[in-house]
Amino acid sequence: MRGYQSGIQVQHQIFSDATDGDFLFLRQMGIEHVAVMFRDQHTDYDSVMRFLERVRKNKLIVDDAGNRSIHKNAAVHLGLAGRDEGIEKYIAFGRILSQGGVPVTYLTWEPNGVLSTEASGIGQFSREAPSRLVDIDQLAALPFSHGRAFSREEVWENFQYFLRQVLPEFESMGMKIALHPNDPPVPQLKGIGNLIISSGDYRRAFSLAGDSPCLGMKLCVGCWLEGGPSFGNVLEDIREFVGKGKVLTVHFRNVSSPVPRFEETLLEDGYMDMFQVMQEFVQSGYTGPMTVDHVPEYVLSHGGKQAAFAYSIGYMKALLHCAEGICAKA
Ligand SMILES: [Mn+2]
Repeated sequence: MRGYQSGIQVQHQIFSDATDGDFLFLRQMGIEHVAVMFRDQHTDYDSVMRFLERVRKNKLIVDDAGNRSIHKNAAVHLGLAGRDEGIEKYIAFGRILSQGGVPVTYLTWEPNGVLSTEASGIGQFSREAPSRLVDIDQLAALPFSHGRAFSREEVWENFQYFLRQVLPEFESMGMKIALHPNDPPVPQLKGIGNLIISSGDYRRAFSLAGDSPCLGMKLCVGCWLEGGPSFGNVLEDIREFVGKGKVLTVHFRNVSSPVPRFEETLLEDGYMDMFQVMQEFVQSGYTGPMTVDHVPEYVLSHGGKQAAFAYSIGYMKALLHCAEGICAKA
């Protein structure tokens, strides 16, 4: 069996109600690393420890973990009533993960979640497989989600408030935050200013954090490509942020074009050459986890979403092996 000489870890996401069949499926694909999304009812100390033990018994390594309600909390992101309780919860959950030996947790400053025109629609570019479709003009017509407009500056102030409470705690426990961009990365949606819509926003966030090693990123290649030039040059940004030790995990995904309209596609079908992206990760010396975050969904009689993930993960693994072979010869 071949390992990965680059040190990049092929990872897949599981939920905290994963079955033995889910674990077996991962081992059969040759995956040894997992990202765990804890369900709301599984975020207490005992549930987390029980699940982590089960994962390890299944010979899998947990690189990072989170819980959607804790890392996407409107009260925290918008400075509403309940913000301090939300931040306390974030710190408490981070402490539990840290005690369980999980070194990284998530953050996306996205009180309305990932927005799509259709989360699972048939577009033009995904070979008849339902996939995520986004039309920014249509999203822009949606009403305010939280009663009024929240400017980007106001949202940045809330982020700064969060960092002030969380960073000292996380520094003392050696816990890290993988900050994901806003998806789709446009200035505002539903009246809410978006925090991270460019590589420049990441630089601003890291500087606000005083370059604390506790704040890093989930480098979502998909979001970079959705934003296109206004997000940044993905190849140059990989080199920069890997070089600075800021990339804690990677989402490997392609899209049909940059905003205002895009569809999620198979890795080989989008507008980016994903082999170039993979070579950049290998050449820049990235050694962390890498996962496929979303996929077009295959027909249910042939494995549905699981088959779609297996296909894309296999494709990503092949690109990694090829990139390692080429980089070793160079
Ligand atoms: Mn992503």
